This record gives sequence, C-alpha cells and structure tokens, in this order.
Amino acid sequence: MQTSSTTSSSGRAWLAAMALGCTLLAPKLAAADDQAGPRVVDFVGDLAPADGHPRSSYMVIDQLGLEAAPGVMEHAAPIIFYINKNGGTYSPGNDDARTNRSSIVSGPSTIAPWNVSASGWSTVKSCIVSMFSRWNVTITDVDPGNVPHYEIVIAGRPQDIGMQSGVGGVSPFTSNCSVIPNSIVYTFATVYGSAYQEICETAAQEIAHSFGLDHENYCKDPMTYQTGCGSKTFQDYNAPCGEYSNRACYCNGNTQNSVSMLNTRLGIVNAPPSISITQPSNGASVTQGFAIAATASDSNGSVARVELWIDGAQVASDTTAPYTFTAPTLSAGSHTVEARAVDNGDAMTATSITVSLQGTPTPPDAGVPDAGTSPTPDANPGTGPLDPDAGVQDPGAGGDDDPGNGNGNGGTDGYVAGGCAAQGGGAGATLIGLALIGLLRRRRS
Ligand SMILES: [Ca+2]
Ligand SMILES: [Ca+2]
Ligand SMILES: [Ca+2]
Ligand SMILES: [Zn+2]
Repeated sequence: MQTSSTTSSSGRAWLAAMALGCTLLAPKLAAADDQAGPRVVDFVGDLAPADGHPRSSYMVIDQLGLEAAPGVMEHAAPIIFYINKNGGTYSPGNDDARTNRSSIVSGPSTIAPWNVSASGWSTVKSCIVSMFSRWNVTITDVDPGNVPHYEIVIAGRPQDIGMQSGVGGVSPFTSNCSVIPNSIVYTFATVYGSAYQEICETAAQEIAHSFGLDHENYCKDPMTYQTGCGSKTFQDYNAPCGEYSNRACYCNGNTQNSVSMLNTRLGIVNAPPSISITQPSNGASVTQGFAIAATASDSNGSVARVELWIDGAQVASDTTAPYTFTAPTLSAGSHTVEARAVDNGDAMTATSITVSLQGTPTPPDAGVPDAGTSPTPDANPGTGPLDPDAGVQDPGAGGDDDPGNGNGNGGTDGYVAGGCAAQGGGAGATLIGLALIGLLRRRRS
C-alpha cells in the first residue's frame, strides 16, 4: 500500500486527524487490496465539518494498471465534461465515465436522479459553463456515450456511495497530482438543495481534483473550504494550499495557482480581443487628415497591435495604447474606416465605420509660392506642383492666386473634382513647381 511522502508535517498531522473520521474507508481499502482495482491511499477532506457546512473531499487513489496521465496534455479537440443530473449505477474500478467505473465506490452504487427544476438546472449549468469558459472544455448535460469524457454526477446523497452525510462531494486524486482520464466525480446535490451556486462551485472543485488540483486556503477560489466571500471563480493567484489553515500542497511547494494549472491541463481558449473606434463617430463628416482613435482590450491575454484599414487596405499599425492614427490623404466622399485588434494569440477582431470626407480637395498647386504679381503665399498649404492651367482661379476653398491668363475654362478645372488626392506631391513635385515659376518669371521679364 503506497502512502504519500509529500505532505508537510502540518499537513500530515491534519490528514491524520482526518483519518480518525475516515474509518468507513477502511473496509474499502481492504476490499481494494483483494481486487485488481484502484486503491485508496489517502483521504483529504472533512467528513463532519464543525460549522455544519458540507465540504467536498478527494480520495488519493492509485489507478492500478494504468500509467499516470501527464500533467500537461495536448488537446486538439475540447475536453468534454458531462454534467449528469440523472444519476446512474457505478461499479468499482479504474475511473471510466464511458462504462460507469468509479474508483470512489466500493460496490455497485446507485444514485437517483436529481429532481431539480428546469430553471434551477439551467442556473447550475450556466454557472459551470462560465466557470470553465476560458479553457478548452465543452460542457454538456447529454451523456456523450462511448467517447472520452469526464463525468460530474450532480445528484444524490453521500450515503449513496457509502460516505457520511457531511460530505458535499468527492473526486479521485492521484498521489502525483496528475490527470485521471475519464474520471467520475460526485457533487451530492441533495446536501445543498437549491443552493445552486454552491453546487456549481463544488462541481468545479471536484472535477479540478481529477486534474490534480489541491484545496486552497483562499476564499475566492472554488478550490477552497472557506465560505462567506461571495461567488467563487478560479483565481490567477498563488494561493496557499490547505483547508482551514495553510499547509504544504500535496505535490509541489506551498502554493497553487489554479488558473495556471488548468491552463496547462485543460488548454486555453484564446478569447479574441475587443475593439471599438472612439473617434470619429460612424457616419461623421470629416476633413482631410482627420484623427482616428480606437480602444482595444483582451480578456485573457494582451493586445499585440491595432491596425488601421481604409477602404479594405491596411494603412497603419499601432502596437501601444492609446491607439491613434491620422488618416492619409483621401478623396472627397465616403470611406470605410476599419480598426482591427490582434491579440498575443493572433486572434483578431475588426470593427468599422463609414465617414464622409467633406469639401474641396487640396488644389494641386497648394503650398507653392505664387508666381506672378501676387506676393501672397498660397493659403492652402500642400505639396503639389503648379496646376497645368496655372492662372485660372480654382473655385475651391484653397484658392489659386496665380495671375490669370484667361484660358477660359471658367474654373471647372479638373482638379476640383478630385484626383489630386492620389498625387504624391512631395519634395520632387515642389521642385518642379519652383522650376515652372522660374520659367514664368523669365517670360515676363
Ligand atoms: Ca457515464
Ligand atoms: Ca485573447
Ligand atoms: Ca499608440
Ligand atoms: Zn475537495
């Protein structure tokens, strides 16, 4: 018979105290020795809590003839948790939810269905779904049949499987804190009645025991024995192990992080980031070079970058908050502005708005010093060359104060309708513009 060699002296003293209340397990140990079945080697729990509040427990069991499952598992497909309110008949053996073999029971044991209302069951189910939503787990209340799965029985009384009335639930647990494939765990719903949140938290604790998680002396986590701190969720926190006081963890060290353990044992579902465009508003009228701002966050990781896409083409990327951009030069009219958040797991979420770019596009000669008689610099800064019809008054807001040559196009200069937006402008274009100015000056001199 193996015994654990990893508990601390204080933990061991506590376990010894528990053993006093654990005599009903002794016949089971003897029976197990006579069979080629699993053996209970330790028990961690409180069969008769002083405050009368039911606690769940775990039995440290060697599943004979099976290699210990690794602590880190690769899962292409989600792990299936079957939450079973219909009970069933369970026979002793290495745990196998597909065949109702359970290392916890010492003889054939029947658990009656839980007579729970549809709304009560819905409450329990949605709580368990939420409890494990960050991990690669599928929760179902329909028996998956002959496919690998874990079974969380939520029905019956502890007496149904030979345990005493103070027990709220029980799970097998391996002496090396590894995973028990296809494990069956129990949450005795009759003990809790309509305390659906507690039933959910107990179910979470029990199934987590089958993935090697110990009790935590930390009230906010479902692995705890503590009560009175509101609803519990798995905490990303290095919590001390223990029931009513701190003790060494069953396998490693003095603390346990339930989230990081479940991350490796269940696998993470990477939730996509969220994103919203905060500026401009959808449908806004904007002007050239308008500002764009977005906020992005990620519930289970970090935002790697926010990309700006306009009319289906990426134009910029920002890796640090705040996520802000200046729109590139665009033609007048409607444009689609899209922001895409990408998280550290490469999940992407996009959102988009439509904006309307107002007004006349920048005249192509904007920013070029005026030729001819008007000394006034062009009022509309820009980088374009002189327009080819120099001398015609542009009808746009920027104005063209080139001296008129009366070519008679009446200001219907093609640049007004757009097209200048696509022109690169820049230093080279400016130089060409200056050269043309020189030419004009020479002609007039
Ligand atoms: Ca089953
Ligand atoms: Ca994420
Ligand atoms: Ca930034
Ligand atoms: Zn427990």
